[in-house]
Amino acid sequence: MDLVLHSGDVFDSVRPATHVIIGFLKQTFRITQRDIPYLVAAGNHETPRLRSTTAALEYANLVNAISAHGFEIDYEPVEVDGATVGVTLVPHGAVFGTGAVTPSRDADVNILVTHGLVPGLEARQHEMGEANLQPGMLEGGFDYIALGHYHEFHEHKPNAFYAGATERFGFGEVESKPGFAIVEFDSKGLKSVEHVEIETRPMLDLPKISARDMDAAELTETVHERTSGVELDGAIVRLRAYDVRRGVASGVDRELLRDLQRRCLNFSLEVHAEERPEDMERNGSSTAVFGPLGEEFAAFVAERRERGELEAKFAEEFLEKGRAYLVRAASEEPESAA
Ligand SMILES: [Mn+2]
Repeated sequence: MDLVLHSGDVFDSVRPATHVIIGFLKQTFRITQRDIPYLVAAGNHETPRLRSTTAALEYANLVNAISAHGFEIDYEPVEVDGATVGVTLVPHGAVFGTGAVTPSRDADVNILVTHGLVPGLEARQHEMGEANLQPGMLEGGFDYIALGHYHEFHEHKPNAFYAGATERFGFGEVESKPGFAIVEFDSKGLKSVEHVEIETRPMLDLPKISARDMDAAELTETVHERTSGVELDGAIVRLRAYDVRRGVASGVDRELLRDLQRRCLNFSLEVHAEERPEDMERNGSSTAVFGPLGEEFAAFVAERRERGELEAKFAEEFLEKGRAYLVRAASEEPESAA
């Protein structure tokens, strides 16, 4: 028999859309109705800032899943094949100020489930950021530590792994292999950890276009070339053009772009006036935020308005609405990395 663990960020928000909650309940019930225990520790995205706010993850209880989504550590002993599996859940809200966590003496197998960055985590030569999971918490002699937050399958220690995400969340993850981990135990403890890849929506980052000296017709022709003979149907596709002169982007053939948008789940032609792609790639994404978000957004709108991609009146409304959303989001969401 099995047991399912989710190490967090089931949802990307404290208040996800209704269809998202229903999707979660349906899929979770497929597991729990077979009497397979399902336990989840909340991540940063779904943890309310205020202790008085209810998290959507509480719905998990309706389908008999066990969820820790508040500010306390939860310990749940679960019977699996005559063995007692002691699951210690440390949700995001309980990570801060949590020192050492110790396994239970009464359990046959002890598992810690938590969400955050381990010390020294590097991804593609980039330091991921400051660790919030303290060494004391990760050295407690558990048979296994199920980590969440980082989207790649990753071995932190022989007994501590990030299972990785089940879907890609941005072009910074175009090389990722989404999936989950199967962890097996025997009478001696941890036996094996295996990453199982799953099929997801294809994501394609097409070869960049260097558009120096191109006019609109030439850029159109190059977009056509780059997208010909590629399996685009249902894919998430990005095509970046650099060194694009003013006024050129607005002259790219609309019919071609509409056709690409119809075929792809999402097609984005990113137009950059700059000529050096590496400036834009510090985080593997051109949407990396370098300044405070409000200023960054205002600059984004101004730039596109100047380039003629946005009409003046629309740009103004867009800016105003966007700013309001940013203020609202900032008051609702905890700070987050992933
Ligand atoms: Mn997270």
